[in-house]
Amino acid sequence: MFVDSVSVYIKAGDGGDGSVSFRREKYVPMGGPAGGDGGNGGDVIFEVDEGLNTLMDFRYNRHFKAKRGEHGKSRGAHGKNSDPLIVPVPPGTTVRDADTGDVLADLIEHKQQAIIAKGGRGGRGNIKFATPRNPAPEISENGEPGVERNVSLELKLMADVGLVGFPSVGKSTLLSVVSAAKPKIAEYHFTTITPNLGVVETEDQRSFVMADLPGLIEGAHEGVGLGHQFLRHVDRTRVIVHVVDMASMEGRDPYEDFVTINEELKQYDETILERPQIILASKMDMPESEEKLEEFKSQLEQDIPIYPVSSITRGGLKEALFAIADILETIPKDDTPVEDVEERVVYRFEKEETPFEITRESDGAFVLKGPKIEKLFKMTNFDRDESVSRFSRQLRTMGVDDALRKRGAKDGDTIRLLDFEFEFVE
Ligand SMILES: Nc1nc2c(ncn2[C@@H]2O[C@H](COP(=O)(O)OP(=O)(O)OP(=O)(O)O)[C@@H](O)[C@H]2O)c(=O)[nH]1
Ligand SMILES: [Mg+2]
Repeated sequence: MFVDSVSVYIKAGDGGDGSVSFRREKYVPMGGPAGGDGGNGGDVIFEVDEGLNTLMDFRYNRHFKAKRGEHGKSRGAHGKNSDPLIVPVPPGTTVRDADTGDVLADLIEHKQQAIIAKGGRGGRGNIKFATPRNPAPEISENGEPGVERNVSLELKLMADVGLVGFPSVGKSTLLSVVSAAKPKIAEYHFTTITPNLGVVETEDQRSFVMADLPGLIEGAHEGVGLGHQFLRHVDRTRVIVHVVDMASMEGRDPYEDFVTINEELKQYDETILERPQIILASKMDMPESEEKLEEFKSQLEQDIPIYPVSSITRGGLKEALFAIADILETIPKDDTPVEDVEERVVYRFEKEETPFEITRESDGAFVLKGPKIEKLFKMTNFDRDESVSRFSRQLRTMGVDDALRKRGAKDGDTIRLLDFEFEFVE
């Protein structure tokens, strides 16, 4: 099992700001409040797309931001809510909060969705603040900030494609040039003992998982060489890529190699040969490989596509990868159930927010921090005096004034909150 993982930054849309406006009616100097609420910001939603096999796409795009809600308007008009940003992920993706490690979602089924960052609520317009005592308030709220977080995605990969063949035919070398995998490569047999997996991407941006498998020799089905381990692995792959060495440096005949390997596969499990197979004729950079290939083609009875390749010159690789991706597309995904992941249910967001914390800086200023108080600050419209007074009342209710006093704050001391400074007034 090989785990593909990637970290991304996501930010849900902020809510739109509420509006302050008043009805303008003929002969009425100042009508009632008419400022509408802001629209809600868009959520960031991850959705399973069974067409994806890997997290490759996230290598290029690591930032996902949903749009903010529209601001509230006059005449009581509500700003538009913003559409969610839907981010497709492959089945089997586990999403964690990168900072806490908490699992936010296990995304398994096609089309399954999880809200990974909730959009901010739209701020209320001044209509909502009207009271009998203050029928025409100049108070509005800014939109609530959308949740922002770093998340890590993890996908346990199963190989889509297994490279099979005799030892030393170049399976690991091939994997190393078409993926970021760094398998051990050497002239001697059975260099690969356990499979290495790599994510392969074709030039037209399709991706799949390829495994180099331990070399196979005659008698493998009876446990000769690394037989059993090998066969257990091949069992799980959807397409068999049969690597046949055209250099014949060890004196074997390519066609006999091909027949021997298929015989071993058949002895182990007849159904394996029913799986799609393609042949990669390897080491085509070597002298006389062309002649060997022609001979091989004339001997081959089955209708199996052959792609000549060289991992050294990289010749033929592009076409071979296209062919593999094409075949994979024709095999229904349901054949390979994603490993049983216990149904862990989703959505664990906002923990109880600490209301605020007070620290003191070297210049004597008191600094207020904390998600709740910062959110309140961001939702305050500081252009309006009445909104500002509402903010100070809210701080008082939260116990901020008392706490500051306890920490020794005196009339005239500086209080800092985000990029804002104000004076402590008794
Ligand atoms: N000339 C040439 N040599 C190659 C090519 N690919 C691999 N080789 C050489 O073949 C030898 C075996 O390569 P590996 O990739 O380790 O072979 P393997 O099939 O993974 O072998 P096992 O893991 O032992 O089953 C190494 O010495 C490679 O350098 C190629 O395209 N051309
Ligand atoms: Mg190898």
